[in-house]
Amino acid sequence: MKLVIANKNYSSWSLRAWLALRAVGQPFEEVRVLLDQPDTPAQILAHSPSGRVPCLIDEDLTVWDSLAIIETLAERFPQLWPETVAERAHARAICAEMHSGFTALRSQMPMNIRRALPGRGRTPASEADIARIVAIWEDCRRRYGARGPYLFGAFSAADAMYAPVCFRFMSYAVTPSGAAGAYLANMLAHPAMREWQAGALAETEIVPADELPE
Ligand SMILES: N[C@@H](CCC(=O)N[C@@H](CS)C(=O)NCC(=O)O)C(=O)O
Repeated sequence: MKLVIANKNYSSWSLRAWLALRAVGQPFEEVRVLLDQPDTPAQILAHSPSGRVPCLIDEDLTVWDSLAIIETLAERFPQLWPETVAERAHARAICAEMHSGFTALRSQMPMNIRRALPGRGRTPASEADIARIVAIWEDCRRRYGARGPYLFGAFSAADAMYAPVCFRFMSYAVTPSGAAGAYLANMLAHPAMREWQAGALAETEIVPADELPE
């Protein structure tokens, strides 16, 4: 399998698919296309018909879009979703909510693992997104927390989908208390999260569109 991703410092969508692959233990070749270069569109289009990454290539299968990649992986690795119908429905609902929502958080507090930006990007809309995410995490931990340290106990697609928020909370110093804070700490300590973070810290490229002004 081959996963095409973008800069680890900035590419929140790439992180989701990459973590799902790490979570199932599937070896894969990582192809990194740098954002904001003159040839970026052509480089991405050489792999991904949408012109966006991540894109998974598995023999004759090409899958673009993070959630589609996770669903495709889950056909081979069903452990990516929780065990019961009700829990899978819950997990899918919060993944879809992340995939199509939280636009204020995403635009006002872009993922930027290398930078500490405490307190930046806070507006009523991004604060509302943060409050909803904390409520989602608290609800999951209350219902499934006894089974393990992640949203549905064991690491699942839901954790992969919320992982970029964890790096945002780290950079922008969003510090939820209680169960949500403990979940955030668990995620930031996850070996694959640390591996991705080390990759981001080793990068030097700057993408101005994803940088908040000094
Ligand atoms: N909904 C898509 C979003 C993918 C996306 O927007 N990817 C960005 C990088 S994080 C991209 O490919 N940008 C191309 C560019 O800026 O040229 C997904 O879930 O994969």
